[in-house]
Amino acid sequence: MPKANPTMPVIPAKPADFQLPAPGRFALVIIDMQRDFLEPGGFGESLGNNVHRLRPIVPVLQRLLVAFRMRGFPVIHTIEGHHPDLTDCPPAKLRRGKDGSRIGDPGPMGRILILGEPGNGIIPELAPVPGELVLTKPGKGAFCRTDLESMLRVQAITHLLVGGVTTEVCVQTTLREANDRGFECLLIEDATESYFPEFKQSTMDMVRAQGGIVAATAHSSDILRSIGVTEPSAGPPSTANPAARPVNATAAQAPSSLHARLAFPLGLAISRNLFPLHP
Ligand code: TIU
Repeated sequence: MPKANPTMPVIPAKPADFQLPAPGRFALVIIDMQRDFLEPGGFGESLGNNVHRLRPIVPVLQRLLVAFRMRGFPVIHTIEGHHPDLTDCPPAKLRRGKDGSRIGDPGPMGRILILGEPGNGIIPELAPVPGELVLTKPGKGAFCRTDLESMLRVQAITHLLVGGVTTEVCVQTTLREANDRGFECLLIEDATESYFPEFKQSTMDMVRAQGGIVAATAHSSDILRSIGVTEPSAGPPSTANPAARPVNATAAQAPSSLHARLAFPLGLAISRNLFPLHP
């Protein structure tokens, strides 16, 4: 059982409540909210999926992002993509998709699932801001062939609050990788989505079964309330702990001066896969 921390919020979660550690020790991890998965003409559609199914989680992630930025809590974005020469894309992955719209083929948003192409970027609504980490990854899991683990260890981040797409592919793989490395994970129920509703539900059930064998799950409104951020329809937040000073999550985005002040420590973020955004 994780140790209780009376000065930090406990998030109502399943199968058991989720104790947040001290500020700076937990991060919001947003998996692969890229045009390649959410817009027509990208990798998601080339695999035969209805990409519009993923859209409803965008406002939820926006609210979480605003809240984490206002509080100065770390945020990590991931991008699934490959180098233009495809040397990091194994044949088993390259074969996925339809003839003429496989990884590296030209599409309406540039080459499919290739780093730096317009379609490979994060959707504008969730664009990272300076000081947030953007991790590129060649696989489904965010720990596979990346520096994520060492970066988290050096920053002493122990708890990950995870959302993004797709629930049963990159999100679940990342949760399992994180769990095996000893990180406490919370899957944000309404901030993750799948092309297959039944797979999303199964993932929720699987990860939190057996006492939360992989992760706990919680609704975003409970997370926001726990960290003292009001929602338009929410009642007054608790102020019983220092992290719960109310802020309003409806603000479009924190001003850039605030972003600069909240900048996540960047010194260790420079590697092949992990780089800070610059203004
Ligand atoms: N196909 C599918 O559901 N997902 C992926 O290929 N990547 C991610 O989940 N990001």
